[in-house]
Amino acid sequence: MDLLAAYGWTSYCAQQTPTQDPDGSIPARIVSEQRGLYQALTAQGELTVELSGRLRHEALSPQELPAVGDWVALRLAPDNQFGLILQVMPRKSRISRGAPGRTAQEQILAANVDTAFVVTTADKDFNPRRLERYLAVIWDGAARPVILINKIDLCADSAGLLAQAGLAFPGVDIHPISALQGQGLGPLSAYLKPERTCVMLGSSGVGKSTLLNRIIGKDVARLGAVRQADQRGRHTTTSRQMFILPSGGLLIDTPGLRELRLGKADDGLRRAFADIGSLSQRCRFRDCRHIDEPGCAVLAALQNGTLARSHYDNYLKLQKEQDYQRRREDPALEAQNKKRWKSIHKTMRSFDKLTRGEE
Ligand SMILES: Nc1nc2c(ncn2[C@@H]2O[C@H](COP(=O)(O)OP(=O)(O)OP(=O)(O)O)[C@@H](O)[C@H]2O)c(=O)[nH]1
Ligand SMILES: [Mg+2]
Ligand SMILES: [Zn+2]
Repeated sequence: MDLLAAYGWTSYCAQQTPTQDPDGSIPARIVSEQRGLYQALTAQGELTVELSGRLRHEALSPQELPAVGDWVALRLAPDNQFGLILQVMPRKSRISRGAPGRTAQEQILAANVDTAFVVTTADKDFNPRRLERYLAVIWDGAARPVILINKIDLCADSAGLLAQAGLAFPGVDIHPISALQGQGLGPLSAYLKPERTCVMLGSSGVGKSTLLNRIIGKDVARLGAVRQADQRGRHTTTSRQMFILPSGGLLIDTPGLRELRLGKADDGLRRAFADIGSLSQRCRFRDCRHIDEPGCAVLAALQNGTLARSHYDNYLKLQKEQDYQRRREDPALEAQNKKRWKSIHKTMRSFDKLTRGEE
């Protein structure tokens, strides 16, 4: 029981821990996935589990399959050494990206996270436009973004970068750190609290695994050697994995992302470009696209220099990407999706009843 709480069950449910539901399934949290085999944490400990045939066949898109951080309903084999995932429980938050290919599918990188660390470095990787993309995705998934500027030991002017980031992202926590030398890590304990789940996202070689090792205090993750040519690692981390920290918090390490393709990130985009949103209220036309319309307040701000050109360009680019994603949506898929969630909520209620019955 206590073990489940340590994995964040209480903060996920804001309820007491259930034991078994009427069908004999138990709650478990996914810590990693590799080639169709999952590691799951249960009240009894960690074990290897697999998708039930039904879940595998009925999943309409990758986002319906378990992701690291997901809570699932598990049926244990009689010897308790193996389990089948029957259902994925509703996600409190998620980090999802548009999946490659022609469909409107999204891929879940991590589920039920409180904080998403966007790790970048105080060198070439630092790019406000890329950060905007990350923030949009994180906000859209209902998690809280925090920017970590790593490798400040390599940078002469980290204060300058920090000021630049602070201006570009008002209201977002930004911390300059050196994972290698252990500098600036103190403030991170505010996020890495018991039962809280954090995930690290960012390009390959920015030092995510180094940070994980530093926080845990031993080498749990393998690191990439820095290539001399471009100071980047070589995708050392190959799968997403959740770790329990000495503080009691949970931290998910992920492989470096080449590009973070947007899904249907409406809310996230609105938030990442809130300045353009508020300008647009003064556009003459309500459906102004801010491209060539007369009386456009956004274009006016561009002209008088109060709106940065690169920020605006990125807005148009991400908007376009999102429109594309939206056009690929499939109404039939959506209807089937709704049906699926009905049955999932039923299982949740049975967990619920049990909890109350226990009191
Ligand atoms: N100078 C310096 N080097 C660092 C720092 N943090 C990490 N590195 C180095 O950067 C290289 C890549 O670090 P990793 O931790 O493997 O990077 P990663 O983000 O996990 O990369 P992927 O797993 O490929 O996504 C390693 O050689 C680290 O020693 C830092 O704060 N300062
Ligand atoms: Mg790594
Ligand atoms: Zn306009």
